[in-house]
Amino acid sequence: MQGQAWPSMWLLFGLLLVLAVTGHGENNEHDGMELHPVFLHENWTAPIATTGLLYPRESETREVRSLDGMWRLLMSQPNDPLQGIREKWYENSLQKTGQEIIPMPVPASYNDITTDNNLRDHVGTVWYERTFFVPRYWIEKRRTWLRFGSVHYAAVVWINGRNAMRHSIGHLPFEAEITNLLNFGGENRITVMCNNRLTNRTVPQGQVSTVKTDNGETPIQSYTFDFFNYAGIHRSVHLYTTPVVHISDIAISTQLSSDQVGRIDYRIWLDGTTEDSTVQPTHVLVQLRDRDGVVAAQQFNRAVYNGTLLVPGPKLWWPYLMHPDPGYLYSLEFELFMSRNDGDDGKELLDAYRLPVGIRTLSWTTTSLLLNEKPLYLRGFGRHEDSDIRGKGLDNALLARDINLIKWVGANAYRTSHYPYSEESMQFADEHGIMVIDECSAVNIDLFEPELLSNHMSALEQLIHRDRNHASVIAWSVANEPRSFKMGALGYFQALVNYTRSIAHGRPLTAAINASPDPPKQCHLAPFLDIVGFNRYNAWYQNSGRTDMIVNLLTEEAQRWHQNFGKPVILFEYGADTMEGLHSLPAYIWSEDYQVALFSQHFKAFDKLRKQKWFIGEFVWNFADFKTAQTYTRVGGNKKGVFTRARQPKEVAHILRWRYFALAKELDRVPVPKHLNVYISSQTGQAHIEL
Ligand code: GCB
Repeated sequence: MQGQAWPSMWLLFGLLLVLAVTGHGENNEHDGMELHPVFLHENWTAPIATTGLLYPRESETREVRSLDGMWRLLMSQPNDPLQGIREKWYENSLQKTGQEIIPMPVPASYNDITTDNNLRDHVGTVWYERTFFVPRYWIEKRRTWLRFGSVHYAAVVWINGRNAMRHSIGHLPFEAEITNLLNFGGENRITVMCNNRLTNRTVPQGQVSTVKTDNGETPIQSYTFDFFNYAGIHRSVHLYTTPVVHISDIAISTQLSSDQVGRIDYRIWLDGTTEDSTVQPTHVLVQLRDRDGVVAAQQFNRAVYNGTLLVPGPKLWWPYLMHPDPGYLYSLEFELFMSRNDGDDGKELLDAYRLPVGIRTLSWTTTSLLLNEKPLYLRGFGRHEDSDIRGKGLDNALLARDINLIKWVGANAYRTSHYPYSEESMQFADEHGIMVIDECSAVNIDLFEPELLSNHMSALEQLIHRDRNHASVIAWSVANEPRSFKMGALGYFQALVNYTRSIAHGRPLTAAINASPDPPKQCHLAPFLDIVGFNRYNAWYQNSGRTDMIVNLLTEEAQRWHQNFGKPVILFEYGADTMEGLHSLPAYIWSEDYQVALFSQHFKAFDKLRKQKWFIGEFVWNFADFKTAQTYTRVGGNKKGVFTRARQPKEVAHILRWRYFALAKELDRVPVPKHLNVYISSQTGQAHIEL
């Protein structure tokens, strides 16, 4: 959402006061009827549509500067999160507060950077600050924007002591124009207040309560979702310039006609006006360039900002292991011109923006999901943005390593469990042909009521606006494991799905459900979806240790989902916590051997299910081990990773690799990689496992 001009500091003050003092929005526990009022459809308000927020890219008319690096951080007193607002800390350098200031890298979660558990477990606000220069020449004929890739959970931003924007809901970008707040040719100060409190109206939900410790009372944050509530400036911060009149937004969608002509429908939005009547946009040149820079299609429009490009013999975007050249991207160039009053001859470039675009089709039926008319069988992971030290902070080295591992293991898809991943990771997925089920941050939601619904809609609206142009996105996941069997869920999800469908931009809707396909705990969300996804931990949370109780239970449950709701079905989560290096023969839970045995039984079930065409995907939980809140059921975090947190394989990774490549060979006749089979003996030749 674009940053909103903010009339008064008192608004924030009031809001924080309400949250801090009355505890409004705190989740007092789950099941009381008063917490589940009959849901009134008319009580919710649809979010304001997001505008702008194109990913910052340099061009001949735009400059981009990173504000990543070492910032300074001040942790507010947990019992007084409003002190900084009251005392107007944003008006001067944080140093002037006399409080302790520590160096803090951006992007990163702040929690694991120091050795202080007070910062790791902090509840409330922290303040970030840094200074920067902007060149003097930026003042001329251009506008300057400040853009955050994400701050978790809520942020208020000041430039040189003046409010620039605010935003809430983590994992999503926000921006504002700051031209009028800057000191051009001099030093500037940026101050960010970040609040990590989750309540029963935030997405995701949490609960803040006060506990008595040996050192007095202190707020603590609890939540039912199973990953650490990392906070801070998680993604890059950019300054970028645009011309006064510029391209502010782009939407595209692609198709393929029966005679194999590619079609790109595009629309652009312009922002800005000038008093100089000679500086008005008049023409748009749209050019599609292939990988070699050759123009494959173009259009030159006068005062028309939408259109269609036809691309004969297009190179289609194909997923990894479905085509020898997966992830083919064109560059779609938009150039905005003005013509001087003296006619069409003197055209002058006002703005240029280039968007990577993959041409592909996506469609679905009650039994399948098709890409370029070909039914998909998805094989992949639920993942997390999580790593040692930096928590959920963007890390390009980690991003590259993860994509390399995904390709090594032969997966073709992942789900952004349980929130939107970085824009850089979406670009990577496009480039490598990895399909993405794009999930919003509604995890474990409970208490179905209008204010939460409006925030949930906003989380989806912002996600779809951000990711709608990515070829890799093949579905929107509206929630993970909501308490969708509860009465209030029916009206809630009907409203949520109806709204989301109206903005879905050509993608089907799905969710990762853990309610039941049958009464009495039947899911009230599944009827509204296009693809039913479910999470089930046979032989782990249910029937722990019984790997002989997987195949029948899983196949029967998948059947019930399909029979009851008549949709394609995916298993979005299965798995077992596994301590790397722990072995046990016969297999015993938490050992690597048990993870292998459990996966192997799931593979049997999947192969039975695959014969029924409506079973369209298998997703392991989880790609890698990850950190959770401290509980006695988690040893240093959730250990269901196929890879360790340091991104090294557990034994099961090799088994999974054989399976995923065997599927690629069976379904798309992809040659098996040379190094998959290890030499055992001259009797068995190279083949360790028959593929
Ligand atoms: C689930 C959740 C996931 C957890 C996982 C587990 O069903 O969707 O967030 O991490 O179970 O390991 O318990």
